[in-house]
Amino acid sequence: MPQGIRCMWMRGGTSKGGYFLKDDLPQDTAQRDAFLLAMMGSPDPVQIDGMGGADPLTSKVAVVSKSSREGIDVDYLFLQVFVDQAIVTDAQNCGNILAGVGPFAIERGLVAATGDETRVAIFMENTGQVAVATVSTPDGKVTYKGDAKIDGVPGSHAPVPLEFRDTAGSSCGALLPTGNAVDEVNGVAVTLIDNGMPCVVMKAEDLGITGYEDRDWLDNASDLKAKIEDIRLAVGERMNLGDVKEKSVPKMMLVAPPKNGGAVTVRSFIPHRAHATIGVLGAVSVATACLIPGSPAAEVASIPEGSRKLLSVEHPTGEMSCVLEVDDAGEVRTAALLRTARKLMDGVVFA
Ligand code: NQM
Repeated sequence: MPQGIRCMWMRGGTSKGGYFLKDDLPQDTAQRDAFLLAMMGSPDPVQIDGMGGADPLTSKVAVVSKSSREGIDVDYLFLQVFVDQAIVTDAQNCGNILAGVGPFAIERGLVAATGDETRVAIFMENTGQVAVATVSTPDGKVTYKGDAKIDGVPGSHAPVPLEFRDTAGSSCGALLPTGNAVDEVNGVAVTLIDNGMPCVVMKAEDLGITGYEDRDWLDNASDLKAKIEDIRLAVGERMNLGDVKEKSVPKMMLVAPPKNGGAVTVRSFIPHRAHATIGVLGAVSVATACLIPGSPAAEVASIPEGSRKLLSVEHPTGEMSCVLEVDDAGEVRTAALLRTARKLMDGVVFA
């Protein structure tokens, strides 16, 4: 196993992790994963001997390579390195870490800057889908400075708009893998949905909470977490995800009516810790659930008219605005979100 490997540490949206060129990592998956676990300091709840931040949101990896696919600039594989278990999984995508992929690809010379803005077409290997990121490149160089603000990140930075197309069924094979808007699991009405991220969407009140609790409260609610985990393990097969015991999907989404003029409020478990904000594709999937008549999310959501809908998804530390384009059949065709990213370190990381 190599000792040191070239790596850029970046914040992508409200997450943080190591960005690698694919060719720099061991090509053997077992060797690669052993390296990633050691350099993150996993398994250990505090990741004291590694780069990880003792939180699933800061224990993430992007593996990037030049793409040979037509119309695509780079391929991006997302890897979640578990904090307290020796698991590295590619079973999910990550739209937050995605926000750093465009800038990283330009900085590493995989993509040439094209004027003040550079569009980078990214193939997301985890789900076989495409995202387009627009990166600020004044004078042909990536800048991280700018006026864009996203909740969960202090200050302002250069905007990185992300566009997604046809993300339905990314991992589950269909938007609604059971074909139903509502299923009942352990006595709770749920929507099993995948519009870029497999999610179980249910009403917070059906789990005995308001849906406005903060992250610390949720993380300490062990009875609630046990109930949620029982539901999660029960739906893995039904969502075509197999046994999900050692997977980071599906995400568990507890929804309530919006409090601050948005479309819906969400508290998410990803899946064992509460999210400080909400995942990008997680938010797209929840917003999509809000549009499905009869679903638990539709019961609490406040939905704007029109085929181009701005849905503000409220979360523990603010909101995430999703712009969804809906076709005549009411199906979501595209989703767009604003993120920011920042280069934190460029160097060699050791295992
Ligand atoms: O849903 C956390 C994050 C994510 C995922 C998680 C994400 C997404 O906030 O696209 O961004 O759900 O594990 O980084």
